[in-house]
Amino acid sequence: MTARDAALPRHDWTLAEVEALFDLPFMELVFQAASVHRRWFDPNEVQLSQLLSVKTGGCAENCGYCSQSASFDTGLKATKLMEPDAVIAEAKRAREGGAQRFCMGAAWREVKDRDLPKLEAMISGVKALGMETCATLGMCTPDQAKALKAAGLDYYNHNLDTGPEYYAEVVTTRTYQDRLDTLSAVREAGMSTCCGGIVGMGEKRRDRAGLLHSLATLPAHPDSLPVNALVPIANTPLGAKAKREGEIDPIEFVRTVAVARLVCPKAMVRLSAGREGMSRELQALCFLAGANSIFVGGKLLTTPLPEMDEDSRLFADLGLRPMGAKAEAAA
Ligand code: SAM
Ligand code: DTB
Ligand code: SF4
Repeated sequence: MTARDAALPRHDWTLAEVEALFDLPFMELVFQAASVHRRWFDPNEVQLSQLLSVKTGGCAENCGYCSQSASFDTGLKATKLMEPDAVIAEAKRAREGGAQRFCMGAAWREVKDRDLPKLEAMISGVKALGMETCATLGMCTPDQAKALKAAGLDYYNHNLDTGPEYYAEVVTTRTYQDRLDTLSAVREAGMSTCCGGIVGMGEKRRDRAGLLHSLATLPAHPDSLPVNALVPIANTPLGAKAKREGEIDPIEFVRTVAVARLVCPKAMVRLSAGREGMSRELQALCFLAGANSIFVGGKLLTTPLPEMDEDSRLFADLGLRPMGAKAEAAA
């Protein structure tokens, strides 16, 4: 197969092929991923997104990693859905800080119709600022997805979280199929999908390959693919497991990013949760291996991120530009 062929998106990956990518010598894997990355993207550009928790805590799902599940006593204070004006004001600040995309997250099992008017108002307000809009609101129906799209929602984040075989160790209140159904509603409504998972939850390499295999064989590849490193939260089952068994090996994390780039070559691969604990060198390796999107602004939903000035220094030292910055400078 020529290098050119290897960069073309494919939907017929087998699990064995994805596992074989993980098994490549590290230098070979990162070289292949970096080469594919350059076919579709400027390797010196990284997209900046900012998150806001518009409704925090008290969630009915039992995702074993999450600070916001009502099933675990994590000490997080639950809040009601924010008012649209307050959300729009936060988005404006994020735009001033250089963020191109604004992502609104709610600790919900699913969207409720009664919340749609507020959601629509915040989405259309953020969109009117000229930002890309993204939301992560749990499960949604086809009609709800259409309403969110009509309000100006560009992306819907809904993660598969892990491979199908490890899934039951992570959450029991919703099924893999539930997640696939929401993704299908999102696609049918014409929104872009943001879908990825978490590594470092005690899963095996086979499960990481299973996650990426599931993503690469969806009817359409995710437009954004977040690779989260577990942020261990005290009093959650998977946080406790990670404390006992240790975090994911950083080299294995880079391998996961590289395989994500290879199997979904045109996706924005996002270095997501866990960046706070990563060295500058590890982040640089992830960018080399094809990550081209990060969350910025000091906070994810409930856990910390590097401060803006640390990220600006890293970008300056690596010669990276925030995506969209060139166009703005020229305007
Ligand atoms: N409630 C919605 C849902 O789960 O669909 C949206 C919010 S949820 C916090 C979004 C994603 O964040 C989860 O699917 C999970 O992949 C990721 N996430 C949550 N807590 C995390 C943690 N402690 N470490 C790493 N990733 C985490
Ligand atoms: C995703 O995959 N990662 C982001 C975004 N989607 C919403 C969220 C990570 C949350 C990390 C834990 C927290 O801050 O609560
Ligand atoms: Fe709820 Fe989302 Fe956390 Fe799961 S990940 S407990 S659905 S907020």
